[in-house]
Amino acid sequence: MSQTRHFHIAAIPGDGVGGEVVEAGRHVLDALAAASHGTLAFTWREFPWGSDHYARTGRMLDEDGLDQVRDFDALYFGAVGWPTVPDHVSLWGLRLRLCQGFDQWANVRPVRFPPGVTSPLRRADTAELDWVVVRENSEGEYGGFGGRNFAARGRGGEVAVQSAVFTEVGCERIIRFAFDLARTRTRRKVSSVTKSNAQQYGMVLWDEVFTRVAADYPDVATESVLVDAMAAKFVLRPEDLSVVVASNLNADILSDLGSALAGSLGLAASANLNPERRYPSMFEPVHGSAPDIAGKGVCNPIGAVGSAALMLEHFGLAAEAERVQRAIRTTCAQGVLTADVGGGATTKDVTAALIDNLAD
Ligand code: GGG
Repeated sequence: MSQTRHFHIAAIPGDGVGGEVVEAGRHVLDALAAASHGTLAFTWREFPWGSDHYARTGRMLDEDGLDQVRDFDALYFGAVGWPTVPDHVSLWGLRLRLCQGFDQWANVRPVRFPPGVTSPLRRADTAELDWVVVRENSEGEYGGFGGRNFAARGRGGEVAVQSAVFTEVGCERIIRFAFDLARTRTRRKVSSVTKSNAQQYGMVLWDEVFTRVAADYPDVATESVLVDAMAAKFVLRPEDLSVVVASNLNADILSDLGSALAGSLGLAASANLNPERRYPSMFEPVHGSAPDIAGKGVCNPIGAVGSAALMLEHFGLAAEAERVQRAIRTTCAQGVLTADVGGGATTKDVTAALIDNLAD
C-alpha cells in the first residue's frame, strides 16, 4: 500500500449557516478519505469561534487564536456575522483577523456555472463561461485606517474618514499572482479593475504597477477596466473574461455579482491564500451566515464543498479536487438542488448526493 497522506485541518464554522456547510464539507472530504484505501486521511479539530463565543467571552476569536491554529495544514471556515454583534466587530474580530494575521493576501474566487442551474444571464452558452476573480486580500479599502470625531456625535456634524491603503509591494504581488494564474488557464488574459479616474492616488499606483508587471508577461493578454464598466461586462460580455484582478472591496463586490450570475451566492467557493506558505491558508464559501435560513437545514453546501476542493488543490491533490468538482457538476445536473437555486433539496440531501457522486 502507498503511504498515507495525512492533513490536519482546523474547522472554524463561525456563525449561522457556517456550521451546516462546514459539516457538509467535512462529510465529503471524509468520504473521499474513506474511499482512498488508506492513502488519504484528514484529522479535524473544531474551534468554536464566532458571535456566540463573543457573547460568552467578549472576543470573536481567542486572544491567542492565531497561535492555536498556526500549525494546521489549512483552515476550513464557514461564515461570520450575526445580528447580535455589529457586523464590523464580527468581521474584523474573526475573518479579517485570520486573513490579515496569516497574510492570506490572495483571495481566489472562481466563477463557475454548474449544469442544471438556471443563470439569470439569458444565454445558451453559460456552460462555457468560466472566470476567476483574484481579490487583493490584505490592504486596499480594508486597510483598517480611518477615524470618526465622536465628540461631534449627536449634533449632526460628525465626520468619518475611511482611508484605502495601496502599497507598491501589495499591488505587485497580487498582480503577479493574477498573471501567473492566467498562465495556467486556456485563455491567457488578465483584466485589471480599478476606479482610477476618480480615486487618483492608490488606484493610479495600481494601474502603473499593472502596466509594469504586464511587460514581464508578453504571452498574456491584458486590459484595464473601470469597476463600473467591469460590472456591466460581467453581465454583457462574460465570455471575454478569464482572470479578473481587483482591490479588496471591488473584487468582493464583483465576485458576488459573478456568483449571482452563475445562479446563487451559495455556489461560490473561495481560497484565502498565503502563497509563500509561511502561514496556513483558509478556505471558505463566499456567502455569509444567512441568519434568515440558519438552522433550517436548507442552505446550499456547494460553495463550501467547492472550497474544500480548492483546499485539496492547495494540498497538491489535483485528481481528488477534480473528483469533488465533478461530483458538484453531476449533483447539479441531476437536479439535486437547494431552494436558492430553485430546488427543494435539503443541505443533507445535497451532501448525500455529492458523496454518492464521488464514486463516478
Ligand atoms: N464566508 C464568507 C463570509 O462569512 N463573509 C462575510 C462577510 O461579511 N465578508 C466580508 C468580506 O469578505 O469582506
